Amino acid sequence: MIIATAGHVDHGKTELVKALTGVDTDRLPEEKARGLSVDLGFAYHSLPDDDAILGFVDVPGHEKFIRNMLAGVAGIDLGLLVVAADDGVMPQTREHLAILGLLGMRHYIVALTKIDRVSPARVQEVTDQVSELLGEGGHEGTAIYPVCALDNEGIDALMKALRARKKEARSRNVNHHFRMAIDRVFTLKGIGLVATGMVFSGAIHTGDELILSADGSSVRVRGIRVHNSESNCAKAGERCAINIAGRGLSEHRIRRGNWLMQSSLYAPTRRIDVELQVLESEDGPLKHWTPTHLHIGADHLSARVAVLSGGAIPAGACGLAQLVASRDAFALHGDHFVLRDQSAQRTIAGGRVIDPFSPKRGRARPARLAALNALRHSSTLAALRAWTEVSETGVLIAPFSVAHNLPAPRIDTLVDALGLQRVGQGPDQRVFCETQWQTLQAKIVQAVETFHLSRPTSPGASIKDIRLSLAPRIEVAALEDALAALTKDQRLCMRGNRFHLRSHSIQFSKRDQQLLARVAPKLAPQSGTPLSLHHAAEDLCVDVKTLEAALKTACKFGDMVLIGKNRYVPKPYLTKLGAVAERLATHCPDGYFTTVDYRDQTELGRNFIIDVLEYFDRVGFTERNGNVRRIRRSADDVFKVPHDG
Ligand SMILES: Nc1nc2c(ncn2[C@@H]2O[C@H](COP(=O)(O)OP(=O)(O)O)[C@@H](O)[C@H]2O)c(=O)[nH]1
Ligand SMILES: [Mg+2]
Repeated sequence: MIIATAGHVDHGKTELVKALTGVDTDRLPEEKARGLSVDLGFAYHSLPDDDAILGFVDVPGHEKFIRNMLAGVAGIDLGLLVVAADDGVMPQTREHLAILGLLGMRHYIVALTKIDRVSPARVQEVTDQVSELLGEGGHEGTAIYPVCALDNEGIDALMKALRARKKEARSRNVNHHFRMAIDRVFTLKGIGLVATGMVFSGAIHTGDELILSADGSSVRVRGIRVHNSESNCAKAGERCAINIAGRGLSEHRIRRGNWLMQSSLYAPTRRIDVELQVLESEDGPLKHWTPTHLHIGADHLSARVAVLSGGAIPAGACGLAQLVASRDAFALHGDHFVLRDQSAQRTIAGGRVIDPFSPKRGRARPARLAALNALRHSSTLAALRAWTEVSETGVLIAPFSVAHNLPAPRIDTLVDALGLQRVGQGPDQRVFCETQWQTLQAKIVQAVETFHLSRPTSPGASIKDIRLSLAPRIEVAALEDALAALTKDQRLCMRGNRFHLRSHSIQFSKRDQQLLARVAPKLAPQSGTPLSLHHAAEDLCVDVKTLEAALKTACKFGDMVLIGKNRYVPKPYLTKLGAVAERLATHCPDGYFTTVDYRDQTELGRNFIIDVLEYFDRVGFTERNGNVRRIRRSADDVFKVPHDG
């Protein structure tokens, strides 16, 4: 269990940690000279009865060093609030307590120090003052232990209380991907570079590869110390020191605030959607686009606050906001953070990350706000269920998995448990809940119906027509899957590559029908080369435009394909030509054949053959390499769905 001190400067935090652990955490020469903690100090105490360890993070109390304090308290289990009996509650007593509250701290223990300097009446007075302060934050009833660190008075009782609380350590899942917030970096002679910090999630072993967030470079874990002793593994909830090695890695490429993480978590972001709590102590509301100082993990950077509804969040209130960071940051769902004012003088707000990967546009649109409200659920299952229920466009699985730190098998279990519909592949895969999936299909049918009404002579709507008429816009992969389901259920049918209602029938005009019947033998002769549009028109003594219009309609139906300029080929004839090419390739060395080979095989005119082969290249059936071609995809595959050329 990791415990952090909190409290005003000079109230005896460092002295108390020393009394509890025997370790003087003021290690810097400056700290020794000034008798003042400047940076974080660390001390560990092994409990005799079991192998548990109490880890202490001793923080500086001076207001000038709050930044350092903040780097040390993210992810800790218990706050040890230190108040000197002589001074009583002071500004940083309040500020530290507020910071821990914003960071989600639920458990405190209070040490009332320097009781040797005051009367019993004063001890009581300050006890009441501290109780009242804790009560304001909903922590009434928190135990307060009077101590004098100099002569060890009350230290045993306090230690006993701390031990008893070790059961309250935050429960952490070691099955998540590993990440650690780096708070110190140094080089040890004979060992190399060491980074220390709090392990937020997962576990690592010596020999593992990790990513350094500073530049995305890969590093290898050469050695691990957990709570100050050698180990071959470190896991969530522990403080550890990792000896890392990597190409070109040096102390100046890595700093406090960076993360060490498994590669699947490496996802820099600059737009983080959060639930924001403004401190009651603020004079006015937090306005839209306020410049602030964001503290997250052990990192700090400047960020603007975009208020997502209402234009401002009043003091003491909570609201949805987007943090727009000045540089890349790393955050996951549920991470806590603190905002200080731009000049880093005071703490103004803080909260919890809802979605670390906000879309580029439309951050305050109603649909996005509905998604954010759905994601407020703290359980991953409930969040995914709620989000898919409100999302008309489906939920992208990859960023959701990263945001919730879910290894692949775990996300699969969730998707199955919720009975979600998967569409698309790889990083573009989305999931829909059954209701939204059905709604989408109904909207598509509606769109096709509307299309028929507005274009009665068209054989049906193309995917593009359907996509353009749907709002919100649906990804093509999702649309294709929905259309496949609709055609399978025969709620929609296909003519060529167009979709129509089952009830919808259009026919060629009598004249077109006759024309097409007459032109068919010219375009697909038993022997000899098919004619071009103009020659066919001439041959039949019909107007080119009239013939072209009839052929175009046939193309829409998928009966005819325009393969090159003025070159219409009936679909079955084209399929036959494809089969010839496929057969030819199997008899050629390495499957490569020339234009002449193909011409000899088909005994058709040169110009026609060139048009055909170029069409084959375009639709991905063949692949040209100088003078030769080979088959890229099987004819079955390519000619099943007609192409417009
Ligand atoms: N008399 C007395 N002095 C104390 C006690 N605890 C700390 N001090 C002294 O108060 C000063 C500040 O203590 P320190 O631990 O550095 O305070 P911090 O700034 O909160 O870490 C030091 O001179 C300590 O020796 C105590 O219980 N009694
Ligand atoms: Mg100190």
